[in-house]
Amino acid sequence: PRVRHTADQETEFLVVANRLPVHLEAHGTAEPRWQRSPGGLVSALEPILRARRGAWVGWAGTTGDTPVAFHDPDLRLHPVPLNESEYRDYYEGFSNATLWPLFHDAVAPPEFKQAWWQSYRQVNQRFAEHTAAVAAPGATVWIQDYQLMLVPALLRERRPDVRIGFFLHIPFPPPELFLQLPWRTEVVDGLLGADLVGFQLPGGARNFLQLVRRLHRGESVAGGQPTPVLGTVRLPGRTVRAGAFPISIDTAGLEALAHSEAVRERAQRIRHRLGGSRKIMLGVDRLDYTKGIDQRLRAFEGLLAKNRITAQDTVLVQIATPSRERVEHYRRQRARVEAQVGRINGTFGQVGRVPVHYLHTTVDRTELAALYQAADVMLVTPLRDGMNLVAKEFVAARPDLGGALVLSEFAGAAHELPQALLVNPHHLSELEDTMAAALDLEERERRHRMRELRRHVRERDVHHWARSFLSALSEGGHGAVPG
Ligand code: GDG
Repeated sequence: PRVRHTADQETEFLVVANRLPVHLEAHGTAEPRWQRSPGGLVSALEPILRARRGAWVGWAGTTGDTPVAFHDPDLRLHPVPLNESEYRDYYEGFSNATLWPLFHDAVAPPEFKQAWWQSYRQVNQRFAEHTAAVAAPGATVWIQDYQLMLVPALLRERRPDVRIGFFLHIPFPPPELFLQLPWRTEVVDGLLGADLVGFQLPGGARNFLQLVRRLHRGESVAGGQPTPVLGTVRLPGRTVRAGAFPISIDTAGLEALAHSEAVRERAQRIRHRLGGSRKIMLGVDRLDYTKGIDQRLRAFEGLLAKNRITAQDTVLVQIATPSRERVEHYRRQRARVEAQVGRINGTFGQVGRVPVHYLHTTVDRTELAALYQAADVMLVTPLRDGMNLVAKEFVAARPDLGGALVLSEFAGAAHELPQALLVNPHHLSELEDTMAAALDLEERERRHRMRELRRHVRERDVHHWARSFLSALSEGGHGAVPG
C-alpha cells in the first residue's frame, strides 16, 4: 500500500512543503497508521484546499520504500520520496547545517559542502517535477520555506502557466551574511522563479530586494505597490513582488481548547504539583541553538545566585522538544543545556524541590495549553527567530488575562507584540532584570498588557495570514508576459 496518489486528478491549488501534514502513529501491536499532524499551517490551508480541489506535495517523513496508505477525503497527498542519503545531505546537511544557521545570523557557523548542495538541488528538482505533473493549467502553487528555495524557478521552467507563491518561515538575512553562501546566485534565481515572495517581516523583504540589486539579478524597486507588498524585481518579461506576511496561529481553536474543562483542570494540577504558591516560569521550544535556552537558563541561575529568587518561591519548567538530533550543533546544544540544568538543580535544589523542571520530550496539545495556562511568566528568548508561534499561543491560551510574556527583540513576533516585556537576550543582566520584573508585574499592568496582546492575536490569526498572502498572489500578474 502507498500514500494515496492522485496524479490522474489535476489540481488547481497546491501547497508544496518539505513535510506532508501526516505522521506515523503506533497502534499497540498493530501496524502503525498515518495520522494527520496538527498545526497552524494545515488548519489555515485546509478550507482553501477543500474549496479549490487542492492537494499537498511533500515528503512523508520516512526514508523507507513506500509509506502505508493514508486516507483522508479532504486532503489529497502527493508524497515525494527521499532516500537515506538525501535525508542526510539535503535535509540535515544543506537545509539545517548550512541554510538554517546562515539565515539565523550565523549564531552557529554554517557549513558549506558541495555534496550537500548537489543533493539539495536534486531534491528540489524532484519536488518541482512532482508538482509540475499534477498542477492543472493555470493552477496556483504555494511553496513553503527554506528547504525548497529552488523550486519556484525549477517549476516555472516546466510550467510557465502556473501562478507561483513562495513563503519563507525563517528570517531572510542581510546581504552581507547571505553573500557567504557559495551558491548564492543560484538560490536567489530559484526564488525569483516565484510571482510573489513572502517574508515574515518587512526587513526580510528589504534584505531580499537589496540582495537582488547587489547580485544584479534584475531591477529591484522599493515601494510603489499596495502593502503588504514592499517592492518588485523587474526581470525580462515579468515582475516578481516581495512582501511581508507575518504568520500566526489558529487563535480560535486554541482559545476553545484553553476554555475546556480538561485544560483548566490540568493547569490547576500542574500548579499544585509544582508547589501551589511558587511562581512558574515556562519555556517551550524545539531544542535549537537559536532559541536562546542557554541564555534564559543563565539568567535564571543569576537570579538564584543573587538571591533575587529562591527554589522556594520560583520554578522554571522547560519543555525542549527533540529536534534534528543527528546534526552536530544540535547535539552540542543539548549537552550544554543539560549541563546547565544539572548545575542549577545541583547548586540550588533540595530533596523534593528543584528549581528547574526540564523535559526533553514532546507534550500533547492539551498538556501544552495547560502549561501555558499554569505559567506566571512565559520566556521566549530566541537569538533570532522568523516569528515564534509559542509567544502567540501563550497569549491565546490566557483568556484569564493572567501571565506575563518576556519576548526577545530578535523574534519576529516582537514587531507585532510590543506590549510584551521586550528584551535583548544577549544582555545577561537586562534579561535577569526583565525576568524579575515579569515575576513582579503589578496585576493591573499585567492584565492591560495581556488584553492588548490578545486583541492583536485575535485579529491577526493564521487565516488572516493565508488570506492576505493568497489575495496578494492572485492580484499580481504572473507568468510570461505575451509579446
Ligand atoms: C519555524 C520558525 C516560525 C513545540 N513543542 C511542542 C509543540 N510545539 C509547537 C509549538 C509551536 C511550534 O511547535 C513551534 O513553532 P515556533 O514558531 O515557535 O518555532 P519553529 O519550530 O522554529 O518554527 C518560526 C514558524 O516556523 C512558523 O512560520 O514562527 O520562527 O523558526 O506551534 O506549539 N507542540 C506540541 N507539543 C510540544 O511539545 N503539541
